[in-house]
Amino acid sequence: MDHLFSRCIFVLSVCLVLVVSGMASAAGISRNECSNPPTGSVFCEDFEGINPKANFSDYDGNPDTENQVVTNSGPAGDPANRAIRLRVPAGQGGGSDLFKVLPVGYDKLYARWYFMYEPGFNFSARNHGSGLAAGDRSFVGASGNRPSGSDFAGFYVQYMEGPATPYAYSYYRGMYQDCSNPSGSCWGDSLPCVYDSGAYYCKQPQHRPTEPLPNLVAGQWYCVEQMLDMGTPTTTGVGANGRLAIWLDSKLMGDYQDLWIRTTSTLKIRNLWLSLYHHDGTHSTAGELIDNVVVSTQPIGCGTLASEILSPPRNLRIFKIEP
Ligand SMILES: [Ca+2]
Ligand SMILES: [Ca+2]
Repeated sequence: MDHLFSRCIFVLSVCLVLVVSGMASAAGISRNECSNPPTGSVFCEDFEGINPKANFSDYDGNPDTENQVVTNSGPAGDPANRAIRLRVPAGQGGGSDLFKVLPVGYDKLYARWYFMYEPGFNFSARNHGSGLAAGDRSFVGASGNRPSGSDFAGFYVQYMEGPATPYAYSYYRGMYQDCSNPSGSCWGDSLPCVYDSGAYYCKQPQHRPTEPLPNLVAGQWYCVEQMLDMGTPTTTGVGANGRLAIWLDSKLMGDYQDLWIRTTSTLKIRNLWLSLYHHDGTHSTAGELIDNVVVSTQPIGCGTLASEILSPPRNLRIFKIEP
């Protein structure tokens, strides 16, 4: 009995130590998340290693003037935490980024990261953001043209300038929202569609917000997750079932199941782009912090908060037969 009793005390002590060490984290978020990555992870970066930027695939060497590993209590609320800080040089347009080429291509992936716009951030400045990209890295950042379905696709979480409502700026074969320009150019869709209420851009009601979107604020950490499913390849778009889901702080912000993303199965998800891009020099010197980045074949969630579960794919499709 004595032996059993001391074992119980030992187990209790271990538990207490775990509880005390865990107190530095907020809602089960660990600054060392990647020392024990979530199930299914194919890439994990918590910026706690010796040279985190070396784990990315950038050609630009990631200069500290634009993206620097900084100490910030981060989503874990741990004073020792480090995160990457993206800033665009003052008074000019351009981007600051970290780029990850994944080891192989995927038909379906989840990506989750935490971000915080620094205090003083100017949400009036136009921007683009971060997310999963399919195809060769050379296409990432391409704009003004509709993808062919065999070359690329990309879904990058940003905010609408002004109200700072989040959405994914999206390039894919079936994009349609901003493709009526006389010049013939075609610019990224918003998912959820925030450009209007259907008069000109957001003509497909299933792509509009189903409830009011949040207004992002500076100085607050957010958890964002994407699920991208490239869908069955189709050369006509009929029956397209590509799917994009976006969660903010584990709450589903949009789930689009009818996206025509590819014409061939060889177009696969190959990259994660962490980016802050501004079109001109009106932006603040304050930028964006990013931390706890995970790419996985499984849903990831935000600490102890599991992401809202997706409904099963809509396999049944009803086609209207015209008389
Ligand atoms: Ca960190
Ligand atoms: Ca870079």
